Amino acid sequence: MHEMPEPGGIARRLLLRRTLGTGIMILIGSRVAAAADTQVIIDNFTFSPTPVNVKIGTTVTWVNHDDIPHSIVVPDLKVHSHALDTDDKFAYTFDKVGTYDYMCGLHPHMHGQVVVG
Ligand SMILES: [Cu+2]
Repeated sequence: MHEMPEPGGIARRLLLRRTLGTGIMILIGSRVAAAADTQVIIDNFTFSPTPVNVKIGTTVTWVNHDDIPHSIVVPDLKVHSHALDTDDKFAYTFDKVGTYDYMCGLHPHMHGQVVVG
């Protein structure tokens, strides 16, 4: 099931909560949890975990735990991060279904994949 985040969604959820009571609140809670953001660690020239399977609208955050810089390049999305120093982060929100291969712009042999469904 794919749902786009939309303006007014929060207001509508509040209205639903008021109208339908606690049962729907539990349902909303699980939806929010399912769309939780995802973190990918860069360590020892490796992206981990990879691939990551995420729901549409998920923000993936890469964190560099290496002592040397890395960057994130997603060719299909024309995404190029800046060079990440140690403990720097880069976040991108995936809003289209697809399988996205990415690499490090500084070390092209470093590969990862994000699957958005
Ligand atoms: Cu790198």
